Amino acid sequence: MYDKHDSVIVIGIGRSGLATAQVLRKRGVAVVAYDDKPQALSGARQALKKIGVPLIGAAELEAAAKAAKKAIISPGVPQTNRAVRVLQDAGVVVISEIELASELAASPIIAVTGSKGKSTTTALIGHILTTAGILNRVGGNIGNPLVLETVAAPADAWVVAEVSSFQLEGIVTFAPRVSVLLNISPDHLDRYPSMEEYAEAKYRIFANQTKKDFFVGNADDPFCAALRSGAGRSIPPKALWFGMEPTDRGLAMTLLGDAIVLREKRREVPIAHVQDLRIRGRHNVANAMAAALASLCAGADLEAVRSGLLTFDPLPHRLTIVHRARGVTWIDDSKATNPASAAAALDAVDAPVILIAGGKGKKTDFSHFADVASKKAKRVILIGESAQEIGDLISGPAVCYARDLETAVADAVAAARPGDVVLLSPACASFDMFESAEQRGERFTALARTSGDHDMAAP
Ligand code: UMA
Ligand code: ADP
Repeated sequence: MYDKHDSVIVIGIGRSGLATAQVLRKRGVAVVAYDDKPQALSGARQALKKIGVPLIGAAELEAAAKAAKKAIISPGVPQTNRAVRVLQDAGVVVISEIELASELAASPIIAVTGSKGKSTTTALIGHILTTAGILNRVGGNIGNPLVLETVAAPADAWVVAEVSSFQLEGIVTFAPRVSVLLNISPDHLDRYPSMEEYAEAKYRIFANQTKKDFFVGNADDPFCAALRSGAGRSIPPKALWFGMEPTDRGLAMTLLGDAIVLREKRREVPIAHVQDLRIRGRHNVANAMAAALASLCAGADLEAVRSGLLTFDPLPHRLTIVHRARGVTWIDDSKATNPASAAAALDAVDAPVILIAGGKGKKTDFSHFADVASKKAKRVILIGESAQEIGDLISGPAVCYARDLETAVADAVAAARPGDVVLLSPACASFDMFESAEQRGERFTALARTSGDHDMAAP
C-alpha cells in the first residue's frame, strides 16, 4: 500500500497537501501536485521540486488520472471543485488527508470534531494522556497535518486528531477508536447548503466505528443529542454522554454544583471544581468533560485526568488574557470564528465588556450572538465585511464602525474605564483583513500592549 508501484495526485498545496506529498514520496510513491492558484505557491514550489513532485495544470489532469488510482484533497478544497470532478469522472478515488493518515496509522486514534472547542479539547486530551504517562501525538485541523503524526507514531502510542467537517467529507474507512462530538452550531454555511448537510459531514466521524469503539457526545447540544434516540444513524454502543443537567441519569459525566463528576455504576466521583480550571467559561467545562471521558477511554487513570484538567492553560487566541493596564483587561479570542463561539465568550466574561467583532461572515445568522452582545456589551466596535450586518442587529450598547483593527483598538482605548474588559471575539473568519485568525489575534495583542499602555485616559 502506497509504495513505488503507486501513483497519486495531491490537490491543494498548502500545509496538508505538502505534508501528503512528502509522506508519499518518502514511501516511493510517484506523486503529482495540482493547485488552483499555482502562482500563489512560493515556498511550496521549491519544496515540491526538492522531493521530485511536478506541479501540473488543469489541462494535464486527465492525463494524470490515467496513471493515478487515487487523489488526496486538502481540506480547503470542496468536493465540488472542478479538478476534483474531472478526476472523479475519470475514475480516480478522491480521499482526504485524514483518510490517508488513518490508512498509514499503526496506533489507535482519538478523533475530536465539533463546530467549536475542537482545538482546546484535542490539546487537553493530549495533555491528560501525557500526564498519565501514555505516549501520544496530537495533530490534524489543529495545525500540524495528521498524516505526519500517524506515520511517526509508534503502535503503542495514541494519536489525538482534531478533525474538521471538511476533512471528514473525504473519508472512506477512517474509524477512530474514540470519537468525540462536541457541538454543532452554524458555521461554514458558505460551503454547505444547509445545517443538515453540515451536520451530516460531522456525523461521519463515527460512521465506520464498530462495537469495540467509543463515542463521546454532548447531551446538551441538539444536533448531538438527536443521536441518543438514533436519528437514523448508529453510534457505537459504548457511548458516553456528558452534559450540565445532573438529573439526566444517562450522563457519564456532569456538573454537580460547581464540581465536575464522573458517574461510575452508582458512585459519583468528583473530578475537579470548575473554578480551579485555567480555561474559563461554561463552554470550556463542556470541553473539559469531553476530554476527561475520551482520556479515560484511552486508559488514563483518574488521578491523571484530575491533574491534567487542573494544569491545562488556554491555547493562544482562545479567551486568552494578553494584557492588563490601568485596570483594563485585554482578551484575545480571535479564534471565535462563528457566532456561537463569540456568544460563549461574552457569556464567560464577568465584567463590563467592550467588544470588537466582525470579519468575513460564513452565511451564518448573527441574531443570537447580537442578542447576547446587546445584553452583555457596553460598547460594540465592528470591523470587516460583516460589520453592518451585525451592527443592524445590535440594540442597547453603543455601536461604532472602525475601518481596521488599529482604529478599533484606538476606539476601545478611548472608551475603556478601569474594571472593563476589551474583548476581541469576532464571530467571523479573518480572511477579509488577515491571513489567518492567528495573525488577527497577534495584531490585536501587539496593539493592546502598545496602545493599551500609552494612550489610556488616566483613571
Ligand atoms: N486550494 C485549491 N482549490 C480550492 C481551495 C484551495 O487549489 O478550491 C488550494 C489553495 O490555493 C492553497 C491550498 O489549497 O494552495 C490550501 O489548502 P487548505 O485550504 O486545505 O489549507 P492547508 O494549509 O492545507 O490547511 C489545512 C486546513 N485548512 C482548512 O481546512 C481550510 C487547516 O485548518 C489545518 O490546520 C491544516 O490543513 C493542517 O491539517 C485551518 C482551518 O481554517 C486552521 N480549518 C477550518 C476551521 O477550523 O474552521 C476547518
Ligand atoms: P475550534 O478548534 O473548534 O475552532 P477552539 O478550541 O480553537 O475551537 O476554540 C475556538 C473558540 O471557540 C474559542 O475562542 C472559544 O471562545 C470558543 N469555544 C471553545 N469551545 C467552545 C464550545 N464548546 N462551545 C462554544 N464555543 C467554544
